[in-house]
Amino acid sequence: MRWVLPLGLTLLVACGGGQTTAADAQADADVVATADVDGGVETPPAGDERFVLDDDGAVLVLHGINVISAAKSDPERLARIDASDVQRIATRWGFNFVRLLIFWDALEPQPGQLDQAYLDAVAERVDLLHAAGVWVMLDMHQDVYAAKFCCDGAPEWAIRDDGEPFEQSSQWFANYYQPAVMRAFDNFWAHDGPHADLQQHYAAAWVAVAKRFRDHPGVLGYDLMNEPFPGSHFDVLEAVTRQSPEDGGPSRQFDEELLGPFYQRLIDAIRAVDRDGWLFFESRYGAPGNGSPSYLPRLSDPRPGAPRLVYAPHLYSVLLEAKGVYQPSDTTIPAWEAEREAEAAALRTPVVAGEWGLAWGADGADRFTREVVEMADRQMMGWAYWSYDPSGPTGWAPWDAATGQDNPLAATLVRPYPRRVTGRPTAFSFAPDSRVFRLELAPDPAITGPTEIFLPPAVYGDGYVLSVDGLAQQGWTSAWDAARAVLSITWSQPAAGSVVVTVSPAAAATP
Ligand code: IDC
Repeated sequence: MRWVLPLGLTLLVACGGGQTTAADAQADADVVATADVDGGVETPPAGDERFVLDDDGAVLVLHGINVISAAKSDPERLARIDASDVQRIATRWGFNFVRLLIFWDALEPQPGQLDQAYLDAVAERVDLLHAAGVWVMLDMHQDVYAAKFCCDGAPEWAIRDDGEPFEQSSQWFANYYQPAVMRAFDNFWAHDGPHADLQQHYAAAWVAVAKRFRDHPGVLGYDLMNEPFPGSHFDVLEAVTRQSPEDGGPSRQFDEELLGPFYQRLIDAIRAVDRDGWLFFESRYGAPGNGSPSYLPRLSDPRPGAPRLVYAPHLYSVLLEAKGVYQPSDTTIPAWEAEREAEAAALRTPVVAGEWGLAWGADGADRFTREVVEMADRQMMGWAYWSYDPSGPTGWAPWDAATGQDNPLAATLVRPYPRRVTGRPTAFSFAPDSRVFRLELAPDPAITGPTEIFLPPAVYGDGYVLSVDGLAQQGWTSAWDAARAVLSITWSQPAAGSVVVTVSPAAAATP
């Protein structure tokens, strides 16, 4: 097949040592362009579109956490994590996924100067997590455009607010509606206007990240932009009434005309240097969780082989946050599930909830948490909880800063799940009352390595009983890794129909 290079990409020329230049990027693009790619562009089997796969073709079910909000205000924009944090995340909680925050202002402090030392420091974190078996997704985070306005994101030189007024609000997200912030976003989105350089810089920054991490075995992929805010396309009426206009209004216009094409240009730019990383894209700020649909058009992935794009919207209950109570009438979760399912089918991508979370002390927090993780299992969908930042009694993290101990949230978040499936899962679930975990799959013995199921010690402390139905005993073998609390099953024969793996607590086996 012929590898088609993305068109219309302007890469910026940077000067000086240690920086990415247009020539470098072109050289990389050439390498990709001339690589011997076997086979044609495959249309993946329908079922595969809903899964993130590793390079062996195994399905990855991602359970994880965002690391960390505190990096936003760290002078070097780094997550200050060490071996004990990684131990907590990877071993105690059995997570196989971290959404690691990175920031454009640290990456490109001056126009065209891409700070390789920053990427080296990010790489140290990635190394730590990878050594513990955790996949990392790098998230180019922003909240309210830039640090100058309140929070984090763009470098100062990329703030083009045309002198519009700004008055700081105590609620971080309320700052989005300030004229200066609106204008900064409008100028960013106007990719072919006088501020066209902004998106070109942003793309070049991503190209530098992709070049640095494309060969890192622990980096699963990249989250192109955290919660893209529509600027003056933000539909205030939709946000307030939680009703979307029939024609989609300004939200549809933003998604179709600005956000979708922006993502497509970024995807094309990154693919010129990295054809394997999974590219995660989010819905616009204010969409999911607020009862509004996303109108993103289907994006295309110019890589050879099956697409590696992931729809990564966030899930928060605005009501719960406003009232501090998860009311029985709150329909956030079922509405989110139905809308994301429909959108993912149209986008033809897997879904990973890149952020979801709540203050664990909120009334009904446990029920909300349980409903989200059960919905995710039902959808065979991955997630990253917001966030790891240690917290006190009113915080969001599943552990306590003062004691270092887990809080009640952890008991719900840390649950049995199939970390890796060598074959195609058709359903999995965990019932907390009976403590029975069930995985239904079509095993594929051709995929290297085992199916891995995390079995938390808190759930199966007395041991477990494994049963495999639908395949003769000589068709599989199992092994238990106590240090990782991981049950591995290796398939040596295909099954005629589906296979059901059931794990029950050992106590249940004794009459
Ligand atoms: C929040 C942090 C908070 C911080 C704020 C602004 O929890 O301490 O002051 O960001 O930087 C998001 C954002 C995510 C938010 C999170 C919780 O992506 O950055 O973190 N949230 O409010 N969208 C919806 C919720």
